[in-house]
Amino acid sequence: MSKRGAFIVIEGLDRSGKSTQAETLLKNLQDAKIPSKLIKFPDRSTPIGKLIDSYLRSESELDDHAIHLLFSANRWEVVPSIIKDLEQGTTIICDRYAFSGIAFSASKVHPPAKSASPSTFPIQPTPKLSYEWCRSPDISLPAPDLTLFLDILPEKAKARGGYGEERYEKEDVQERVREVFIRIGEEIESSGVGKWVVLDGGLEKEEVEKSIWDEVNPLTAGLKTPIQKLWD
Ligand code: Z5A
Ligand code: MG
Repeated sequence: MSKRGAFIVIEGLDRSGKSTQAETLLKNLQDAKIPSKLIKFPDRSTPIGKLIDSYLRSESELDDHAIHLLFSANRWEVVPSIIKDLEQGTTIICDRYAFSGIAFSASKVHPPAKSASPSTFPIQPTPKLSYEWCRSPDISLPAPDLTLFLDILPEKAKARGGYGEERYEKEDVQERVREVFIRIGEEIESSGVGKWVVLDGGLEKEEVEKSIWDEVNPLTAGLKTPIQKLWD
């Protein structure tokens, strides 16, 4: 049986350097003559991606459930080509995946209710969408063999270029998103389907590049295991 390519996902908080590192990893794999391809979610080029782009730029409003399902559909529309590429021996680097989908949607909260008398206890915000509901449309997607989660403190990310231009780029949102990502990582690690590695995205670019290569290098020989499915 010929070997298949590896499915490598780069996840992380905003401005943690995902796209920078995804491009660098693609170059390093190509320099090493490993057939490889970079994909990104959201893919803003498709008709579904254009609706997502308009929403993220706050040019349109959509129900929270509807936009969540569009993000998921934007992944499902690429699944046949992901499977074909992996089976043909191409390693895929994927910049954000279903984990971003859950983390951002499950972090949406209702605005705090206005009470007549000020409370002495801080009011916990209530989620708009449950974790389980957010996960369900992505069940059965191809499971990554390796997910590299670039962790960064929201205040450090804020100091980087371009922060704050789009809908979710606010510090309180990012803190809730980080907590959901941690939960997802723990579940992936305990499921035995794929590996979840947390890396420090706050380091210098070259240091992050090296820590990524250390994780990816063992997969460059190709894999004999079948492509697994997420949360099946
Ligand atoms: N979203 C969702 O809600 N549901 C879903 O299912 C999916 C996504 C898939 C847009 O994503 C939004 O969609 C996102 C999640 C939501 N919401 N937010 N907020 P996007 O992927 O299109 O977002 P982006 O515009 O690419 O930004 P990003 O991903 O947050 O940035 P990044 O890729 O992590 O960082 P970067 O572009 O590589 O670097 C940012 C800057 O930092 C740049 O100036 C770099 O030169 C600099 N940089 C990078 N690394 C370093 C280091 N190590 N040191 C110093 N400076 C650095
Ligand atoms: Mg990016």
